[in-house]
Amino acid sequence: VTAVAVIAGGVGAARFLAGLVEVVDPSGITAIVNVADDLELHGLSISPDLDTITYTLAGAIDPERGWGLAGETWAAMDELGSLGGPSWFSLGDRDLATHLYRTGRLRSGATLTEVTAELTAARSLRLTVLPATDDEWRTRVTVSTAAGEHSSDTTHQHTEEISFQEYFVGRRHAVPVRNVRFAGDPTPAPGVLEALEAAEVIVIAPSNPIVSIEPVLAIPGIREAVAARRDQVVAVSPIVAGAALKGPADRMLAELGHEPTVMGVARLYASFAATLVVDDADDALAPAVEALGVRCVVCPTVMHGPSEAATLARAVLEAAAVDPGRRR
Ligand code: FO1
Repeated sequence: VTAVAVIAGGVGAARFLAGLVEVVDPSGITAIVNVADDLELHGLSISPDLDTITYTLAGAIDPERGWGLAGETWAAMDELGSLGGPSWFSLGDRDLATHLYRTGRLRSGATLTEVTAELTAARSLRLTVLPATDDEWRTRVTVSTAAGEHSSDTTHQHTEEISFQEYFVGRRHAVPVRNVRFAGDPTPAPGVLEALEAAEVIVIAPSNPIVSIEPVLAIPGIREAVAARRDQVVAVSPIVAGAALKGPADRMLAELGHEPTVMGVARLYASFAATLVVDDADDALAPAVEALGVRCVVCPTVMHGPSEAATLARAVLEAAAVDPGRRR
C-alpha cells in the first residue's frame, strides 16, 4: 500500500482528499490537519478543519457551504438566539452532536487524537486523520479597525488582535490583516512525525498557506520533518490565476506582503517542497517558479467534484514519481 501524508486545512484539502482516496488505498493515507482554527464556544470544543475533512470524506458535508452537515436544521441555534445567546457561529443540530461527543470525551481525559479516531471510525473512514497537535494552539489575527469612534485622529490605523473565527466568521474576513501569529507551546500529535517519515510522498494540500498550512508547519518538529524530505514533497497551489478559489488566501497573502499568485506560494514553500502543482491558467508562470528552484507541474487543479480531485491526486502522485499501487 502506498503511504501518503497530506498536510491539510479545511475545504480545499477535504476536496483533494476525496479524490486521493479514489486513487490510493485509504489505509495508506494520513491527513495531518490544522487545529489552530479551533475554538471553545458554549463550553464546547469545536475543530472546524477536522470536521470539514471528516464530513467531506464521509459524503456528509453540506456541498454549498463546504462546512457543516448536509440537510442540517438549526433549531438549537434559533432557540439559543432567542435566549440572547451567541449565535454568530452557526452550529447545526446534527453538527452539535459532534461537538458534544468531542467535548465529553476530552473532558473525560481522551486526547484529540483519540477522539478524532473515534469520530472517523464512527463514519467508517479508513484513512488516518490526525490533528497536527493535541495541545492548545490558536491562530491570532491582528486586523485593522476603523479609528476609534471617539477619536478625531483619522490618520492612525487602529488594530486589534482577534481569534481566527472572529476574523473569518465574525468579521466575514472583510478586514485587512496586519499580522498572523500562533499562540501555544505545542508538540506534534502522536503519529505525525512517524507518518511524515514513512510517507512515499508528502502532499501540501491546496489550503490557505498562511492560516491552514503554516500553523501545521510552525509546530516545532514538523517543518523540519517535512523539509528533510523536500524531494518527496509536492505542494498544490491554492491560488489560481492570482485568486483563491474559496476564502481570503489571496487577500491575506497580499496584505502580509506576499505576491497573491503562484509565485508568492512558491516562495513560501520553496524551502520544504521540491515540486509545486499549478493550474493550467498559470502555465506562463511555470518558468519563473522553476527559477526559484521549485519544479513546476502544470495541470487542471480546480476540483468541482471527486473525479477532478482524483485526476489531480493522480497528477500529484505522478509528480512525486509514486505508483499509486493497486486500488483494492
Ligand atoms: N464558516 C462561516 O463562514 N460561518 C459560520 O457560521 C461557520 C460555522 C461553522 C461551524 C462548524 C464548522 O466546523 C465550521 C464552520 N464554519 C463557518 C467554517 C469555519 O469558519 C472554518 O474554519 C473555515 O471554513 C476555514 O477553515
